[in-house]
Amino acid sequence: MKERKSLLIIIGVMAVPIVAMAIFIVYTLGNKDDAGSKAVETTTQATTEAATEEEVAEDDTEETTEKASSTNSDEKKLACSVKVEDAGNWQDGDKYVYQYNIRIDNKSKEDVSDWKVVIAGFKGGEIGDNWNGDYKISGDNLTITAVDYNGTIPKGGNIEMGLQVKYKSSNDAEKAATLYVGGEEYTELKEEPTTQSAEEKAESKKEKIEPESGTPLENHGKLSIDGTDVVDKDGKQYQLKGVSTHGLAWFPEYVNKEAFQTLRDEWGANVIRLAMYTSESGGYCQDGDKSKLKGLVEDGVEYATELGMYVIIDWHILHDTNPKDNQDEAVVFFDEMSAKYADYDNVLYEICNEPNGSTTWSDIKEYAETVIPVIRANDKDAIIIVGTPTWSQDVDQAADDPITGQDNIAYTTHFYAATHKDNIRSKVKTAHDKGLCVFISEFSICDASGNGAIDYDSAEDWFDMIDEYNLSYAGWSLCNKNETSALIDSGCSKTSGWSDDDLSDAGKWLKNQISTDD
Ligand code: IDC
Repeated sequence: MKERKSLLIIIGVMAVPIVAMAIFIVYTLGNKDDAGSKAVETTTQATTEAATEEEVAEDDTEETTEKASSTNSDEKKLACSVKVEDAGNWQDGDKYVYQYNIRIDNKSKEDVSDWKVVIAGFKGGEIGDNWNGDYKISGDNLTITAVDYNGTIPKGGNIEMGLQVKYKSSNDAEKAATLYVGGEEYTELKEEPTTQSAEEKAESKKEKIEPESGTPLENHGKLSIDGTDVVDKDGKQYQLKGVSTHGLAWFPEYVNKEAFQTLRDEWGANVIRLAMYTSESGGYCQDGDKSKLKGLVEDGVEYATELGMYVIIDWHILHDTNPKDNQDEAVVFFDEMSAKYADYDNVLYEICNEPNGSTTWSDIKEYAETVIPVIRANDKDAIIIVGTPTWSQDVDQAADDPITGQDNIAYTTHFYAATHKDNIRSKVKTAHDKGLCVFISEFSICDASGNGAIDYDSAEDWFDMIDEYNLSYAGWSLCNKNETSALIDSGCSKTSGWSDDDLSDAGKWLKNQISTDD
């Protein structure tokens, strides 16, 4: 007791500022296992505009604090993360009791031992019930070490631990965790992206496939951008309308030719967007299987091409709020893709789905000005779609300072009709009036979480604008996840040939919308 008091005094004197700690809120992974959950996934910064946007989690109990920056010097491909979940609090007499769940994931290719987790933000806390770890609070820090049975975390494995902490008053300090391995602060080692040689590129180049006759591609050929419009090979206004996949890593089964054919023939879709998440678990720059993901993109492009449909290769950034975070990987990826599809007339490149957090338009522009020339070196005129700040809502900012010296650039607006209304439409109007080609590469008619109620009236307002401005669009998302935006009913396991009864309400609406738009 005495000892704790003196520690507190020392801490008081030190007055260590623990504010200004950036936390990353990483949500439950959007895989089939969480199909029933209502996880909303986004990233924000505690000290800046946290919780200012509608996209912020409705259920934000699952806070994840990750710390990873510089690299280890050895060649091990370590990739571990530690998450702290605030599992609720209650009062017990005159004490405030908080429960935390802590999880370490060993996503690396080797076992990890001699681990330790230090989490700041526990000043004045007294440890109560706890499990699966050895806990000590000293000053502001909670230190967790292994118990006899979990000193080694096998590769691909994880440890789930937890504890209750009692305080004299409420404690809402941010919990910032650091993982140590072998006494060293753990830092994630990123694999250097490897570039393809000219020979490899030439080898992987796909021969142009002739589309089936009478298909959108046969009729309209290579698209380009003329002012605010997407136009076809004859320079006539053209509108892409179709569907986005969900994350390719999570719902790969919808990448099949019959599915795309159903969308083309029964819905009237002419475009498929292939969404490849970059930072989420299973994501391309996280722990995803790169060759499998590229294989899915490749399959998707082939099926769309054979069917004479257009196809968007989407670098689906989300939790990696700033596209510059994974710019090196993006450069390598788009170099490879654009070399492969240099002769294709139907491939569009979407280079950053939704920048967010503190990412500015000038960050995005710098990124775009790096990635676009890489694509152009292989494919001089494909349409390139560029994301905009605030989850691709601030197309007005891009209009104030557009990318120059490049043709065939479109800028993204994403909307979720129950959340985004006139405020975002007015940005589209501003950008359109300034001559920008706005592209709605993702939208749904529910709220920004991808779930919640459908707002048909707002959807109608959006489509009035889409029709008036001839905007191209792709609806989120082709899967049967139990969330409103999923286009297939969650009880339907068919991966193509859906009847109307197999569709969700959003699916029925989108099918009707696409098939009645001309
Ligand atoms: C959501 C999915 C959800 C998944 C989550 C992963 O609907 O199943 O668990 O991503 O983070 C976006 C993003 C898009 C989101 C979607 C709905 O581009 O990836 O998908 N959304 O939240 N921007 C606004 C909404």
